[in-house]
Amino acid sequence: MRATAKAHTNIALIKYWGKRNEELILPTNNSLSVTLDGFYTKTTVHFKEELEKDEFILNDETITDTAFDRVTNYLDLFRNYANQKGLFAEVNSVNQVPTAAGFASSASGFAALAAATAKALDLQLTKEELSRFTRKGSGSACRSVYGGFVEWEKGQAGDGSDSFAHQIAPEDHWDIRVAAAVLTAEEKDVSSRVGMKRTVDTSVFYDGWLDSVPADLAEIKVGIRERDFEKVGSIAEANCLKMHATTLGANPPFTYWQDSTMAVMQIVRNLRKQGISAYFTIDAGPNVKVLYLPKDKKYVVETLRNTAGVSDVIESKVGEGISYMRE
Ligand code: 2P0
Repeated sequence: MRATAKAHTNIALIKYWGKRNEELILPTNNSLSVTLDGFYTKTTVHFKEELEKDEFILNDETITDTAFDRVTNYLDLFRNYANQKGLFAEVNSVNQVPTAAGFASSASGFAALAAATAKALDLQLTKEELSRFTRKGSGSACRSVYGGFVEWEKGQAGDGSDSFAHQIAPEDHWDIRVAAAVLTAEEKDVSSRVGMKRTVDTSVFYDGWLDSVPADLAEIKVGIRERDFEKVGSIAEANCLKMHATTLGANPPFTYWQDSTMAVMQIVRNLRKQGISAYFTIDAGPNVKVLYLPKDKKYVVETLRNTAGVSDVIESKVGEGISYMRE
């Protein structure tokens, strides 16, 4: 009744931005990500007969706010599936991800929680089933079940049975790097969940975004297969800019960018002018992730570290999928 799992976060090269079903977390478009080895969550789930409710400890702190509600509601899905209503768990998570600053801690968080819970209940889920469960915790988390390069199929079915992620290339397919330029670790104003919904409901640019995704996806998959860094980087960067453009067309309009976000974007463009192949992507927060090749590591990382407004640079390689720790 006890298991520990580790999951890495991921960075979307083709973004998930909008839901067609909020309760089941079904997206409006396919997305594609790279799992990152630099950020992870390790979670132990221990079901105990004597508990009268769940307990959630995150980074050694007992959590009782809405984050606790989200965890306990999520565990209900597994309790229902396993016919174990009334069985509660102690959940202990360690998060190696700056929370709520656009680093998608919910991706590694829900992937590790789903995996540890399923194992603690001995559910024997396939990866596809685990990805479906994980999706219901947080959309982007369903991609963190796998290492390497991962696509999340939006699916068509109303019940979400065909909406899950699958690996398109393993972690050893291609050694690309991602440097996260940390600009702030403060909580953001508009959560990704709220921002996504506002954009779907009100943005005059939303249809344009949706129309553009299938071609980006088809092209980037060719680029990944052929290890064509310029192709993959330029599509990812353009896709990110289109996603962020939808927020400006929302009502009320908003942006996740700060001055320093735009400064780092310009630094990356300048790197390209100097002949260094580097591209940026940005999630629902101010921080910028920079894609580059191992040969350019020293120069790219040093340049980012010397950029005003950048407080830290965290490097990642392509990471692996869910793993389980021996108890
Ligand atoms: C992504 N993001 O593809 C996109 C790009 C942010 C920008 O997935 O509501 O925490 O839990 O499904 O997964 C962040 O949103 O949202 C996200 P929910 P999630 O990575």
